[in-house]
Amino acid sequence: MPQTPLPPALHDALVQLLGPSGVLTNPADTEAFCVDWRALYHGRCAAVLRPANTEECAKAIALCHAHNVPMVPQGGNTSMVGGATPDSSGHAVVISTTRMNQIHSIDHADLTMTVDAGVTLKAAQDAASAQGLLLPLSISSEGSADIGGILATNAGGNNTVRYGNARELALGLEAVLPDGSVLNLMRKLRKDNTGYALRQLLVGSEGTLGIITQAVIQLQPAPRSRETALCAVESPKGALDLFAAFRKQDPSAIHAFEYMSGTSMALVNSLIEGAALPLEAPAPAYVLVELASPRADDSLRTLMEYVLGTALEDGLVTDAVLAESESQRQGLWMIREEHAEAQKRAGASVKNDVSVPLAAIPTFIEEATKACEALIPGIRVAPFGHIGDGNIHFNLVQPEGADAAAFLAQDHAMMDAVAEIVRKLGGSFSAEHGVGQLKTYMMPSWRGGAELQTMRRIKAALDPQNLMNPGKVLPPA
Ligand code: FAD
Ligand code: 2HG
Ligand code: ZN
Repeated sequence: MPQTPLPPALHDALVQLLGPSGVLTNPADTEAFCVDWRALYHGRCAAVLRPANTEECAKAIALCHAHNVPMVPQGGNTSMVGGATPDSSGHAVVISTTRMNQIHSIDHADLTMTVDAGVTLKAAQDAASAQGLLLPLSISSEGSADIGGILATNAGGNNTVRYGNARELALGLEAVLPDGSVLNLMRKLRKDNTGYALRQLLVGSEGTLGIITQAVIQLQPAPRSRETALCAVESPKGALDLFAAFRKQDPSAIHAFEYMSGTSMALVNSLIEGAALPLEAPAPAYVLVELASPRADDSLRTLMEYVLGTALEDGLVTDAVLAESESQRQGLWMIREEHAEAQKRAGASVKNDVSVPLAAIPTFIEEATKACEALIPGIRVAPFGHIGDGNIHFNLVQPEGADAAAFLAQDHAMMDAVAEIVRKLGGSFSAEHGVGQLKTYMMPSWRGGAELQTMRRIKAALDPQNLMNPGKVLPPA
């Protein structure tokens, strides 16, 4: 039996619309949809709805709207901020997009893909790759995160340094609004100045304004040459100087430029099977740099060897390994992609997904490290991330052997200490993962005044009953 049953009339109408397997009410079936990836939030729901297409989704939303039932959109459920987890009341339904999973077309002339929201990012990447094209967004959670989720969160990732965030890739969009009406913005146009950019309003709205059901995503020609290297550097400043050295030679060749602190790398090396450090000795920090080009010549190799050779001579880089095969390349990427998982295995952690201007990164890391070490002796400060975008995951792992709950009870103290330094340096408290329910409390002081007021007005205009993902992004008025 569901913990808080749906009104019987609504339940019957939904089963008739979606079929019995489209309406999950047994707690054993709904449980996994009610807990987030980090297991920080444990919610409850009246049902999980699984529409298979836009029409079913729109009708289901109209029914929930008519019965005043809150709705929580969910894609791959990889949110780092509890964005897709219902609250504990048990009144809401989770609307899962996983059955809306058709890749409709790939257009070689326009370089676009038309795709349903529930297609995983990995499946969409693979479909593009099979046709000699690249979907230029890459995140460690891509096997589960889906197109709807990445657009709803405006995800960034390893290739943002070259191609931008999910927002830049969304040419067209379709969404169902909180009253069940369908907003069809599925145009493939690169130039279109006809009124407000509604699709951009939906991108990054974290499920609070409607459910994204389809999208037109921009593709790129697939790279035909790639060069990937893992480099040891002395400090964040060293990593930034190396970034500048590559950018000076050819900014358009940089496909990824990722930073990993020695502390975070050590967790990966010790907690992830098959992730030994492929360098002579541990270093204070590392960079994973990838160059890519649609040209099939050896110019990238020349560029990589030139920049790294000079950096080694100058002492900027103290050791480096270049991937000599695709499997070696994947091995280097595995070492980068497992940082989130390694930190999860190391115990409780507090995540600060922040951005600051590039030049401020060394000061930020130094000051924030001092502040957190003063707050919690023995804390493991384990930053890593997309340094080429100014985005550092300034993550704090509990002291070894400490009590996880006691550590997490101080999460706001740690987040606020870090945020104060970020604010001073002109940064943002969330560069990638969004606000969700974890960071709503920060909105008034960071986005208050006219900015938050305008967001509230938009929310009230589209969702006057506050039914779509309530409690996310916007703090209580
Ligand atoms: P969910 O977690 O299901 O939902 C996320 C939010 O979007 C929720 O608010 C939900 O209500 C809303 N939502 C979901 N689908 C829809 C829809 N169709 N319409 C409207 N709203 C919707 N993020 C990055 O940006 N970059 C990274 O590099 C990155 N790496 C990660 C690595 C790991 C190991 C993990 C666990 C997470 C990572 N994330 C990263 C965070 C997360 O994967 C992204 O936010 C991702 O975009 C979420 O996609 P999802 O399908 O899992 O969405
Ligand atoms: C990444 O860049 C993700 O790997 C996860 O955004 C970051 O674990 C994190 O904080
Ligand atoms: Zn990230």
